[in-house]
Order: sequence, then C-alpha cells, then structure tokens
Amino acid sequence: MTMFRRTLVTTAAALALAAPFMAQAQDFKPRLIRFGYGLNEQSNQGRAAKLFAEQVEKASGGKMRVRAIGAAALGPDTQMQQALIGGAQEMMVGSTATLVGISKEMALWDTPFLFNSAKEADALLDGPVGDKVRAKLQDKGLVGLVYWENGFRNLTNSKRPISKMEDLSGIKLRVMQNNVFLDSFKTLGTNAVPLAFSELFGALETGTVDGQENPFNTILSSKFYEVQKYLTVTNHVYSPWIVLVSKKWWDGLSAAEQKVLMDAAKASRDFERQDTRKEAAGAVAELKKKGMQVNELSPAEAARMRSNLTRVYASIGASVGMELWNETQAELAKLRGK
Ligand code: TF8
Repeated sequence: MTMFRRTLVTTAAALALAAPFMAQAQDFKPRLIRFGYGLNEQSNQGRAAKLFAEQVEKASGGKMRVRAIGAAALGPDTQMQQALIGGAQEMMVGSTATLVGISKEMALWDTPFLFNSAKEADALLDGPVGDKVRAKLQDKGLVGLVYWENGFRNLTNSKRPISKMEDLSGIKLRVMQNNVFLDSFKTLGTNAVPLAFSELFGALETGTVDGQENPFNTILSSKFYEVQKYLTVTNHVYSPWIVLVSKKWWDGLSAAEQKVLMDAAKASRDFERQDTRKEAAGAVAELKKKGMQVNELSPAEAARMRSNLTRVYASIGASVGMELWNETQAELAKLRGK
C-alpha cells in the first residue's frame, strides 16, 4: 500500500467509527427550552444560565434555543419542579433542598458541616455518591444533569449580632422548605419558618421574618444587605444547586440533543463554580461596604453550634438510607486521608 492509500483507509475507518457519535444536522429538531431559575440575572445563577443557553444554541447550530427566565418568573423552585414533572416546562436550576419532598435522598446535601471545603463538595457531588443521588430523580419524572455551587451558607438578621447560640433565641428565621433545615434551626433556638425564596426579600423588608441564611453571593446579588444589618459567618452547610430536565421531555430527544444539553450543563457547571468562588472571595468586603456588620463565631461557640447541629445526623441517615450515608462518610474519610 502506498502511503497515500494507507492514510485514506485509516481516515475512512476513523470516520466510520466516529460516525455514530458525530452529530448531524438532522439529529436536531427546532426546540424551545424554557430554563427557569430563582435568583436575578445579575447573580451567579443568572450568569451561568446565560452561558448554558449560549452553549446549547451554538452546539445545536441554532436549532435548540434556550430561554433563560430568572427571578422566579416561572414560579419558585417547588412550582417549577412540578411543571417539569408534568412536562409543562423543560428545564430549571434550583436548590436540592427544595427537592427533598420529591426525592428523599437529596437530604444528604442538607447535612450540616458535611464538607470542610468546596474541593470536598466537588469530589462527592461529581463522584459516585452524587451520581446515585441524581439517578434517584428519574423515577420521579426528573433528570438531574449536574450540580452547580450555591455555596456555604451564612446567617443574617436585622435584630442583633449573633456571637453565641443564645443570641439566636426567638429570632424569626426564614428557612428553605425542608425539614432538615427546619429541625436544625429550631434546635438552635430560632423561631424557624419555611418560605419560598421568591417571598424572602419582601418578608425581610416588612419584618415578617428577622433573618435568613444563604451564601455570601446571594446576600449580595439579592441585595439582602438593604434589609439585614448583621452577618454572622457560620458556614453551617454547603448547598448545591442542581440542573434539572423534565424526564417526559428528555425522553423525546435524540441522543445528539441529549448530548448537547449534557455537555453544555458540564461547561456551565465548571464556569459557575469558578465564577461563584471568585465572587464569594470579595463578597464580605463588599457587604461591609454596603453597611453590614460582620462577625465570626469564637471557636468555642462554633463548636457548640456544631455539636447541636450534628444531632440531626441520625434523622438524615434514616431518611437517605444508611448505605448511602456510610458510603458518603467513607468517601470523605478517603479524601481526608484517613
Ligand atoms: C434558598 C436557596 C436559593 C434557591 C434558588 C432560588 O435560600 O439558597 O438559592 O432556592 O434556586 O432558597
């Protein structure tokens, strides 16, 4: 064989092999994807949703169009989840905590002080444990593509600086619509009230609630500093967001269309985590500039709060199943070199 012919043969073989994986124009139908989210366009959630939309349109040659709709204009997380299950909406990104009523394994991510760092969170969420928790959604009519970072949560309120647990007593605290959060914050002595995120700013403004807890990024992007004076650095739990697809709709897509969504979801995840961490690094200084009074807990008080919060561990284990719980602990021990 001449050099030329050999090249031709190998090229043809390579093409034949690649063909099933290569997207053709006919693999894409015109699709309109309503992608809902709860924060505003100027938030980390909004920026990553925009990137996701751009990637999907580009990779599908403009056939798949994503309309990213923020500020809970399509409803709060729980309402969008139901719309996805029913097939009335295609996609969303939102808190895993509000999914617990649908898929109980999601409560794993509500475990206070589960992760010591974002690195640990990435490893668990993107590894076999995260995959298992995600896969459970399928039976409930949802496909979970990837986890984004919401982040480590911190406490704000309008009443007083919180420097010890007793300071929390009687504070009307908004929590996510989730029993682990409700139990956790009742245990700490607050008067915890579950409320949708979309209602939160108004509730803080009118004094219906005194405080809330969310990552620095959200306190900044949702302008909670306008209605909250005190910020206490507690890092009490790491919250993921999850990118969801309606399973009803997903099952009607071609393999090429599904791949475009998955690839764009992964790209948006990598972008979002970086963007969020960069913003979080400067957020405390920014919040102080906006007039918030920021304090950290003394090591002794942090330990007291921690030991109170870890009391909810048993009930989380029971709800997610001991097998998953033990696997999570084993993975973490491995990461920590124990
Ligand atoms: C919360 C969450 C929010 C999410 C978001 C609207 O406090 O931290 O970030 O629900 O999707 O509700």
